[in-house]
Amino acid sequence: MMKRAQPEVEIIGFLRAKEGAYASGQTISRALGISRTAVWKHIVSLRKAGYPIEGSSRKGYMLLKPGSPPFNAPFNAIELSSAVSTETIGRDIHFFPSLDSTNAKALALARDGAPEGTVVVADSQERGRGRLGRKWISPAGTNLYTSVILRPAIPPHMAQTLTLLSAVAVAETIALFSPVTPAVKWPNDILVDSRKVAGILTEMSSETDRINFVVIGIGVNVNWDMKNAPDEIRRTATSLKEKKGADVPRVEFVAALYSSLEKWYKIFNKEGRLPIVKAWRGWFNGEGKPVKVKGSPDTKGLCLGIDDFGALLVRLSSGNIARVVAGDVE
Ligand code: BT5
Repeated sequence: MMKRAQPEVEIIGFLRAKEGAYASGQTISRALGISRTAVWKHIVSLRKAGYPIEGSSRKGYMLLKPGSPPFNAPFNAIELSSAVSTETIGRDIHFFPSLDSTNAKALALARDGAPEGTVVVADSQERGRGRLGRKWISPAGTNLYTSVILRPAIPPHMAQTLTLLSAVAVAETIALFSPVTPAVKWPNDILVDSRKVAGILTEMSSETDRINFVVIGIGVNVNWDMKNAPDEIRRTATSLKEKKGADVPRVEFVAALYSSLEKWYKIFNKEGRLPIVKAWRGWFNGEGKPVKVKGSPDTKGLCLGIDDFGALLVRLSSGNIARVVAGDVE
C-alpha cells in the first residue's frame, strides 16, 4: 500500500519542485530526515520505476522535466499519491501493475476492515468484471480500472443511488477531459457520442437492514487505441483519446475523479439521494425516446427518465407506466 508521505513520493515531489535543477543528496536527506544512503536507495528504485533521474557525484540528483525524452510519465503509486488531494476517497491507494479484478481486491480489503475511501487501482486486469458475469476488457498501459470502498450508513435498498452518484462523478470528470459532452445511460454506463466509454460495477456486502460496505468499480477507456479492441467492443465502445485526438493524462483523470466522487458523496451524506438523482438527470438524454430493456420481463416503450429511487420509468403501449429496477437498455 502507498501512503501519501512515503519517501519516494517526497523525493519525486522535491526533485520536481527543482524544475530540472540539481538537488544534493545532503539537501534531500536533511529535508526528509533520512540518511544519504537511504536517499540513494530510493533513487535507485525510482529509476527502476521509470523516473529519469540523473546523478552527479558533485551536484547530486536531477529529475528530467516531463516532456523531455526519455521521460514518459509513469502510471504508478507514486504519481497517484502525489496527485490525489482528497480527504477520504483515495487516502489509501493500493496500486498494482496487474490484478485479476480491482473489485475482487477491494472486496477482500473491505472484508479485512479497510477504511472508507480506500481505493484499488490497476494498470491492467486479467479478469475485469462487468455485471452479470460479463467481462470488462482491461488492457495495460492505457485505461483506468479503479475500485472505491465506501461504508455508507444507509439501508441496502438505497445502494442503487451510489451507482447513480458514481455515474455523475464519472460523467463530470469525463466532461473535464473530453471535447464531447458525455451522457449517462441507465443504469451504469457513460457514453460519448452514443458509444460506451465507461462502465460502473457496484458490489456490496449487507445485512437485511444495513450495508457493511460497498465497492464501486469504475472502468474508463482513457487512451485505448480502439484499433486494438476486439471487433464486438469496437462496434459499441470508444475512448477519450479517440474523441480528443490526443492522450489524456491518466493520473490527473483519476485525481479529478476521486475529487468528484468525494464531493458527491459528501452531498449524499448530508442531503440524501435527491440531489444525486437530480444531477444524474442532468447528464441523461434518453427521456422521451423509445426504449427497450432486456430483463425479466423485457420492457418496451417510451422512456420517462428515472424516479427518485433510480428506477427507470417506461410508458408501455397500454399507457401503463412500468418501473424497471434492473436490466440492460438496448
Ligand atoms: C459494466 O458492466 O459496464 C461494468 C464495468 C465495470 C468495470 C470496472 S473496471 C474496475 C472494476 N473492476 C472490475 O473487475 N470491474 C470494475 P456491463 O454493463 O455488464 O457491461 C459489460 C459489457 O461491456 C461487456 O459484455 C462488453 O460488451 C462491453 N465491454 C467490455 N469491456 C469493455 C470496455 N473496455 N469498453 C467498453 N465496453 C466494454
